[in-house]
Order: sequence, then structure tokens, then C-alpha cells
Amino acid sequence: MTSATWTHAWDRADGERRARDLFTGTFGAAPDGVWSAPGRVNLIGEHTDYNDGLALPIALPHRTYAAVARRTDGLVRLVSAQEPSGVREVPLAEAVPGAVRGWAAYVVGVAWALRAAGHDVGGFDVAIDSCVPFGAGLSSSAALEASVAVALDALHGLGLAGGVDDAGAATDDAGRGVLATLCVRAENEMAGAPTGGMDQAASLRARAGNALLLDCRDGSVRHVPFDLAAHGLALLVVDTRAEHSHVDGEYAQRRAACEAAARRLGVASLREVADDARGDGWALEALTADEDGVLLARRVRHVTSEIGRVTAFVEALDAGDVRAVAPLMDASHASLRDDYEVSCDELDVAVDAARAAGALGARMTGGGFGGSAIALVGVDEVEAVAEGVARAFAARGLRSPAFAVAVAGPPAG
Ligand code: GAF
Repeated sequence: MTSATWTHAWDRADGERRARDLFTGTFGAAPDGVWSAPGRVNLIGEHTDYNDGLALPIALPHRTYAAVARRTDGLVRLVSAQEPSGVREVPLAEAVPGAVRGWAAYVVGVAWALRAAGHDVGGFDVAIDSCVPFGAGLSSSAALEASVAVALDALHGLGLAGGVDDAGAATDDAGRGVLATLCVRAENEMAGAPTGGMDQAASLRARAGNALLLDCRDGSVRHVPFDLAAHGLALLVVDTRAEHSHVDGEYAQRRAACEAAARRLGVASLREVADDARGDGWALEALTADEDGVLLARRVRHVTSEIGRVTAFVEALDAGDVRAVAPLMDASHASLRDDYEVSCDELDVAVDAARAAGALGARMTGGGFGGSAIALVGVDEVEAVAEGVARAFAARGLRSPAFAVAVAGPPAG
């Protein structure tokens, strides 16, 4: 009997029923339909997206469900099972950056971004329910945005989202790329979180059974088969329950540091440094010539080395040598902890304890400053590693973590 707490994904029919029931109970009529979108874990490629770099997320089986009905009066009424504040009302005409606070900004922001891009989107009622843990670094915000985006796409016949086939693949990746960009606008401009585009791409463009190799320079993607079970392995997610947020200053500071470094180096983005045939030594040397460039050099070293690790990770998957990704995960964590300084005690404890309990490799995932870690473990070791992590947290007096096993699920639909 395990003492570890597990966060299980809802069955799709159950999630849809929950959102539908909340809608009917709140608004007194049936919705036009229910749409859903997944959270994500990023396998590797952290803080690379806003540097035109590479990232490798998978969509989680944990999803956010949105029951939605069109309105004709330009009003948005919102309710969420995760928000005790009751029904919120926002006239779309008043929905401008800065005017809408809290979780509603992510929902209304998607409608605002679609309208700003020239799409004829009107008011709607929406009821949200979700099994994507909130504030756990598993992209609950992107799941919320993407679920609303595909709902509005369908209800207004925008023709961008296409469908999802029986194999869990989106039928119109280009249209989804457009929707992902608009969801990023919603998050950046309406919600005020200066994030990159990885999370929205994962939620809208991932494919079941595959990792999504995302090239953030041109938005192109490649689906890389990712079936750990076939190799006797599993991906354990540790939600440290140290809540994180990207609306606060640290994330923005890291992004600003990268932009400052790129300016000093005279490159359009740090991707150019990562791709430089000479390596990144010249850039680190140039930056450390000034004392105030020493910190920038460490930030740059994380980004360039992390982009290299994404390439090596994909090469290992392509070669069927899945165990070879474990040291890359360890190196990624060390780089994020020491050079990029976005880890925290809880994440370090989770990673160290997972390894001590038998994980082959482990790292923080997502933006950091709290949130979740992932560990590559043998299928028979999942419980033991979770127990080991739970014990380490208890021994340090930390809040009990929650666990999940991640398999690559289908995208929003
Ligand atoms: C967060 C952001 F939303 C992403 O855009 C990405 O930068 C990530 O942190 C770090 O890789 O999830």
C-alpha cells in the first residue's frame, strides 16, 4: 500500500460529463458542445522557446474540458469548477489588455486575440472543469486557452483546428499553428505572462504516442515516436506542490537577460549562438569581458547547451536508445539549477530523491520556481521511486507531493 498521492487523468467521457453538468447547472440549458485540451510535460528544451530554440514536449492525458454555447449579445459568461468565485461576466467589447483579471483573462483573451486577427467571434457561455493540476508547471493555462480556442473555432466555423483522427493526430497542423500563436497572444497580452510558445504548441499540435519536436525559430514541428512502455520504462511526474506563476518577475527577468545577451552579441536570438559551428565559447568569452556580463554568460550557456541536449535526446529516441536520454535529463536539471537558476528546493529534492530511489534520470520540467519534475524509471520501479520522493519530502517537512505517470496523449479537440 503506497502512501504517495496520485493525480489520475479523467476518462474523456467523464471529463466531458463534468463540464456539461457544470454548464447546465449554472446556465440552465445544454451547451452547444464540449471541447478539451491537454496539459503537457516538456521532456527537454527548457527556456529555449523564447530564444528561437528547440523544445520537446508531450501532451498529457490530463485535460481541461470546456462546455461552450454561443451567445448573440457579445457577452462572455464564465464559470469554473476550480474557481469558487462563481459566474463572471465580461462584455467582449470591454475585453482589452489589462481590463480582465485572473483566470478569466486566459479565456476572454483567446476570443480577443481571434477578433484582433480578424475572426468574427462573438459572446459565449463557458463552463470549465479540469484534471490538469493548477500551478503545477503542467500548462494548465495553455490547456485552458487551447480548449477555448478549439471550441470557438468549431462554433464560428473558423476552419483552423481541423479534427483529430483515431490515431490521435491533428488533421490540420498549419491551422493549429495559427491558433497556438493567438493563444500565446492571449497569455502575453491579456493575462500578462511573458511566456514563449511551447505550451500552446504542445496542447494544440502534439500527437498521441509521440513527442513534439518544436523548432521555435520557424514554428515547424516533427513528431518523434515516444513509447517508453515498449522499453520497459515509464515517465513519473512529481508535482512538488510548490506553486509557481509566470506572471511574476523572475520568468520575465530570464527572458530579458537572454534578449540583452543577444543584443550584446549582435545576434537575432541565442539560437544563432547555439547553431554556430565554432560552438558558444566565443560568445561566453565576449560576455565575460565585462563584469556585468558574467551572469549573462551563464544564462547563455544554459540556453545553448540545452538546445544541444534536445538534439541529442531526439537522436537517442530515433536510434531506439531510450536509456541514453537519462544523463541528458540530469545535465538539463543541473544547468537549470546552476546556470539558469530557475530551480528551487522542492524541485532539487524531487530530482535527487528520485535518482536515489532508482530513477535513471530526472529533471525539473516547465518554467521552474516550483511546479513539477519528471523522472525516467523502470515500469516496475514507479511506486518505489514515488515512495522515495514522498519520504524525502516528509523528512524535510515539505508539503506532500502528488504523482502522475505521463504517456503522450492526443492534442486539443
Ligand atoms: C513556461 C512557459 F510558458 C514556456 O513558454 C516555456 O518558456 C517554459 O516555461 C520553459 O521552458 O512553461
